[in-house]
Amino acid sequence: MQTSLQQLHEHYMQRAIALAKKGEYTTSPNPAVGCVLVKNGEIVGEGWHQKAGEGHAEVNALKQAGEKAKDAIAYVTLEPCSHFGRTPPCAQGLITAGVKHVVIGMQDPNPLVSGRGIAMLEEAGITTEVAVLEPAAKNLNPGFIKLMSTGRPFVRCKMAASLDGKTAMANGESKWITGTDARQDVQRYRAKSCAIISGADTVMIDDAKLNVRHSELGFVANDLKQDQIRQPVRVIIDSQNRLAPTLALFNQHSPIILVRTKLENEQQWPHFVKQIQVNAITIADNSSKADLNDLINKLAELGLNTLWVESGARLAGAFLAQGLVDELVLYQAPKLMGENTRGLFDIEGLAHLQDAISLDINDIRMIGADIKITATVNK
Ligand code: AOF
Ligand code: ZN
Repeated sequence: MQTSLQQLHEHYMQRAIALAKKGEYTTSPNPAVGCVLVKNGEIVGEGWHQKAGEGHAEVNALKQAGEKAKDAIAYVTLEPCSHFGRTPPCAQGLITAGVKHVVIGMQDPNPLVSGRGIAMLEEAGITTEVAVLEPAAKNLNPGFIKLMSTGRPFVRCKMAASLDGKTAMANGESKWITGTDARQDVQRYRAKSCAIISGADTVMIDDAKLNVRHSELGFVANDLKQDQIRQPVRVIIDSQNRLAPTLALFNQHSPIILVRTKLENEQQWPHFVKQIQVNAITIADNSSKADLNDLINKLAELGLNTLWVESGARLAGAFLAQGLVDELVLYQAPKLMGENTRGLFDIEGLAHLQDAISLDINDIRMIGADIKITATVNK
């Protein structure tokens, strides 16, 4: 059977996507991007974006190809950039190298680029085609795409429970419901995120560090050296100002944002701790809680595009109730914990079945002995 041109393009784009994935844990807040240069049916250069501020995928692939880039076809998962950012425009790099055709996974949603990179190539006489394996190209960077195109970050909410949906016994005992493999999966999600969001309760009860630990990354640790790990910003909602600097969270010297509804005379915090103030919402008993929508907007202003909510039932429920969750990641262990327990989501204001939050299950798989369900939240 003959291979069609379309199949060939998809084959090399698949390779470019695999290359992009190598940057998944290190490029944030920049997108993961891969590039392959092909000449006479042979790959002459490969590259991927490794870190914000360093060479883009095309630059790395062109470096490898050298002279061989002339008259090659370039496969890039994201439209080549047209702007002088931290690096010069990749579209110009491809033009200078004499590439003859560029196959693109998706247009860049960054308003500085969107369409201009393609226009630059076309004006220089280089033909282009866009949207080859576009769904897979888009899957690489949900946070980057969402923030660039809507001004809002992509929010994932994680929960772990027993098969009967319980997260703790009545006495609070909750360690460990799921197994090692699921916990490593959580570490990989943390590593991919710009920020981890949690609440004061979780931090105080579990003395959680909410960091990324190389030794717990599983298979990813083989390709990612200890010093390549970036620690996501830890965003802790502490509206009642209950946290103290003696908690384990503060032993790890990486950025922390404490979310306040009122700034008060504060404790002495380490230099890596900042505080932001968000609006307060008054609740039934006249106490107040942080306005999560306002928080999300403030995190967007900081350029944090991929958020990982890892908290207890109340905060997770509040994020869901306010329609702020894009994707739910639920791990369920093969255990039954009975009735004298705590549940998954404390969602206020649900009285009728028609008010229930509706999900689309995208994926379900075993992870070690546990089940992992990934679902989109319908809004
Ligand atoms: C590409 N190839 O590999 C990447 C692109 O701050 P800078 O200079 O690194 O620019 C970041 C922007 O460049 C980013 O927002 C996105 O629009 C584009 N990323 N473009 O041609 C790449 N990583
Ligand atoms: Zn570029």
